Amino acid sequence: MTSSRHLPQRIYPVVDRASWIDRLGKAGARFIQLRIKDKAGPELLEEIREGLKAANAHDITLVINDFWREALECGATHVHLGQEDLDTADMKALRAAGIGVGISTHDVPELERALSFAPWYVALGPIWPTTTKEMAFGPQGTQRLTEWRERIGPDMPLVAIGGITLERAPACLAAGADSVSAISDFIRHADPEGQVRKWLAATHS
Ligand code: TZP
Ligand code: MG
Repeated sequence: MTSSRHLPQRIYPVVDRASWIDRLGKAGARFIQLRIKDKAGPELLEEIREGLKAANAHDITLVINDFWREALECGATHVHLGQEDLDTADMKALRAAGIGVGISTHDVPELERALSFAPWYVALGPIWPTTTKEMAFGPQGTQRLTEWRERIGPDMPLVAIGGITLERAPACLAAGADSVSAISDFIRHADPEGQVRKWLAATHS
């Protein structure tokens, strides 16, 4: 998939374990990123395969963070890459396999670099302060989403991430994002499934 405003859902939970996918899928999530930071080798492949199985069961578009080689090996359909991943990723191979690639951006040069790869979507973050990931960039604010929308034009999907909560999600959509992503407001919440339902309602998904 290339440029299209179409993303699977307005909410985009990012999870660190495959087991979340069944839980959040049962609550209605259809667009999830699997972001594993503590596994390698066979354990990593197993986690990705478990995630893809759960995603298939719920008709979820599952996006694999970082591990594009493993995504190819496991038959994933979508990956998410940071700027550092772009240095090594075989974009030709990903394209040949029909894999949609979402790319993180934090400033204008990164945005231009991302767009040169004709990505499936670009992500902008952090919108608010986040403690989940150490970042070289400070909070961008929702105004920056509007700036990104103006720069990327109407047809490129835009994802907002970083410090976003249920209460903050609608402002990201209003500012120009097509989908709103979060880690802690889903998987560190006391009621993750309930939170998915509330996010779906708040974003009219
Ligand atoms: N990329 C930009 S901010 C971020 C990532 C992966 C972390 C988002 O986590 P949270 O808990 O939703 O702020
Ligand atoms: Mg990465």
